[in-house]
Amino acid sequence: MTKSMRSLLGTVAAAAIVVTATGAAQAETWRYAFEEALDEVQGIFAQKFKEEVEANSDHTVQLFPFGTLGESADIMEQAQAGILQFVNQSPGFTGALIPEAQVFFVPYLLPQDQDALFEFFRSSVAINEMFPELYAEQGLELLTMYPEGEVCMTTQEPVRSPEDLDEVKFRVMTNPLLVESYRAFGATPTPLPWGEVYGALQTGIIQGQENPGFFLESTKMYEVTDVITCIGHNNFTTALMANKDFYDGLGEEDQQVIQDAVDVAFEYILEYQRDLQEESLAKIKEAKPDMQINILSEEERKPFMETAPAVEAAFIEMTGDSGEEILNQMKTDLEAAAEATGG
Ligand code: 6CS
Repeated sequence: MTKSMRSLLGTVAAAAIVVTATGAAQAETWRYAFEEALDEVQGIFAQKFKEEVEANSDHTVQLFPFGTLGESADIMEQAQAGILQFVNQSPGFTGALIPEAQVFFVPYLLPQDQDALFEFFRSSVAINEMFPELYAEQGLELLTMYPEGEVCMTTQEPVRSPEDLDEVKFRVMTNPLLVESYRAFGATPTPLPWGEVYGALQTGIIQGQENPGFFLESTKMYEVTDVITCIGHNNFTTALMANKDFYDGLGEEDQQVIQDAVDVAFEYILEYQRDLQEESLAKIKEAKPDMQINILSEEERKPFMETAPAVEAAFIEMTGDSGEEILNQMKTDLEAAAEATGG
């Protein structure tokens, strides 16, 4: 057990005594951890959720941004143990726990068109009906999944084709399918938790990594890499969960407060990121004018796109029938979303 987990356990024990002594209907403090800073996408979502819960109930939401309770794997452990009531974790890290969640790393599966993408997250049967069952098996109530923005690579040298990634040690989240994907892109994938990435780039242990534009800007990736390359291969997906025992133990009224707060925060965060990618890339250019930002052409993207079937096959091999069912449902959902938005 980590030190942060022990001290949090002490706080929880003290809170439990108060609840027992005063009755369970008391206003409670709900602890909510996420993988980013307060002014990054997950933090903006969390703040909106907190605002809604506190406006519509007597409960308080205590927010724990990245770094306050450890890495992503630590906050998931704490949420499963019931020390945290809520955790926001990206499938990039949930893949070890729920292999099917790796589906978000099949390249070129999600559309680049924002309307189609947002509609997919709103209406997807895979996300809203199938994934909750898989998360429940891990003691988690999946409340929502939402996108955070188009993922681009940052490297030391320009990347125009998979050959340019040869010999490049490329950091990926700790997710076997993401490893497969970057191997197929020609790189040497190196899984690392987020806290180690800046230092590893600075010391040359790795030479590249990928993340959405806002994160490249806010975490100053441009200080330790020289080139941004966007190939349209993915949009960063994340998920908000509650500890399932906690959630199931709530009254209907409190569950409704949570669902309503999630709905408001979900729509808010989609609107928030409408122009975020372009604005973030512009800010990077302003902070470091000689940063190269290359948006690859359709022609240049082709060899990257051609890797998709092999990565899909690797996903099915890792996850069997259950993964294949989710992948097929996602494809159906994506078609429906494209149709509904005129794509
Ligand atoms: O690359 C990562 O590990 C991190 N990227 C984002 C956009 N959010 C949190 C995650 O830890």
